[in-house]
Amino acid sequence: MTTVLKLGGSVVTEKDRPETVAEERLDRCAAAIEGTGDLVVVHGGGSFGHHHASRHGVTAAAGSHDAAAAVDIHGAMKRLNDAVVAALGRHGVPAVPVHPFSAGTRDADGALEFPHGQVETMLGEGFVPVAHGDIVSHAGEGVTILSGDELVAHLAAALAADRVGLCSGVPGVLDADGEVIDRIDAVDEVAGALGDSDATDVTGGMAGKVRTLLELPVGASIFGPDDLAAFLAGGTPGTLVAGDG
Ligand code: IP8
Repeated sequence: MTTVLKLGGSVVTEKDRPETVAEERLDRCAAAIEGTGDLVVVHGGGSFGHHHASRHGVTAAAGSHDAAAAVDIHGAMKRLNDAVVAALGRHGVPAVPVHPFSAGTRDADGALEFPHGQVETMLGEGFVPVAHGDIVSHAGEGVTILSGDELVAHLAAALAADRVGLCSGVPGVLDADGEVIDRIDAVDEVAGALGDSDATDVTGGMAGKVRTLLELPVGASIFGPDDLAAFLAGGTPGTLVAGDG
């Protein structure tokens, strides 16, 4: 039973304070994850990746050929990844880092190629691979952003994951009255409720998240940190984005 879990950037960082890890929230997540096997973790960029990406004008579609910009963005994400891997390790989770820039690439049409054999072997050997939103080399564009959500979708499909969870800064997708929507089958159902993310986010906020998840062959749950333990115990807290399956 393979689970792919995203820890959102707004969960593991203080989104409005550059390069600040949300130590307590991250520690609570690591405590909830403790003891979960057959798990791949992907974390977002939060105040590490997005500020650098925005400063350099790099998005998922608009790239850069500036090596210093690439090193800046990737370097920040590696620092955040170190913090996430360390927090998980303190709770006895056999977490190991996976840096997508070293493996992933986009073709000229923007299609992502990410060989998943490394992640699969890590899982088979009892490790918990911890990957992250990053930059990837992109034919014709230099480097562009790979969001953690896109990577979650890609890995979930490639590994035929049984469960997908996105632990985000909110308790689910909220309707216009601020209530959690239980289930989403199509993006048009909720178009009005899906606004932009409130802090610097170069990869599309909640609307982008829902669109990406709807393409998955399995349902995916979006929930807040307080519901992480319930999700890992087999529940479907928050919003279930139904996917094609
Ligand atoms: O926070 C973005 O990942 P996300 C990663 O999952 C970078 O969208 C480098 C901005």
